[in-house]
Amino acid sequence: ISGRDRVRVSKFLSGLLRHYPDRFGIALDRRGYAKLEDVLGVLRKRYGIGEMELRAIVELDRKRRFELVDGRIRARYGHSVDVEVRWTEDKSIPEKLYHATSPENLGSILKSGLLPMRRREVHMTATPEEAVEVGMRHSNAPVLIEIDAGEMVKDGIDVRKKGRVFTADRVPPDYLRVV
Ligand code: HQG
Repeated sequence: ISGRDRVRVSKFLSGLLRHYPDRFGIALDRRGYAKLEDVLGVLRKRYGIGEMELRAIVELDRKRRFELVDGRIRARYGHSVDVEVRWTEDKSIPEKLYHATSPENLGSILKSGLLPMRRREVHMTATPEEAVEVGMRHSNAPVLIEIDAGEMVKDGIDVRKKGRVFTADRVPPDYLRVV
């Protein structure tokens, strides 16, 4: 499967497992897992690909968006559907995390903190570069925010690691610094 097709299918899979499983008759369990064979049914019909191609997509994904275990598959982050997202793959969280956004959002963010908006969680990255890449989806001149994740954890706020991404229910303004 070519790189371009991988990206195309990966985008569809993100939509399917994060936002609209119902539209394709896919059931997610409480923790966001779909049955691999159900998802393969949809992918076979839509893209003519099988398990080998899906495994390649999952394994080559740079952000490790998907988790495939024991005949089940789920998106690690990014959900809007109501699934249990309070799990982490690693409890050691970096001291600083980053988020980048459109300048128009800044006033509201500094006032109310980072909120999940249409998703279940707020998403952060370990490096400024990755954050800016995310921010470019919203603006061609994104503002970079540094998050004091070390303090959040000390204060008992849950920060979670999912693939290359870090998440929280929300980030109060006290932990934010525009850089
Ligand atoms: C903003 C991609 C106003 C927030 C990325 C962001 C990520 C506020 C937007 C993942 C706000 C939501 C998620 C507040 C937050 N007032 N605006 N109080 N709080 N916002 O797309 O983090 O490639 O839901 O700054 O890499 O951009 O799809 O969040 O601009 O990991 O795997 O509200 O999606 O991953 O936008 O992106 P999004 P995001 P994938």
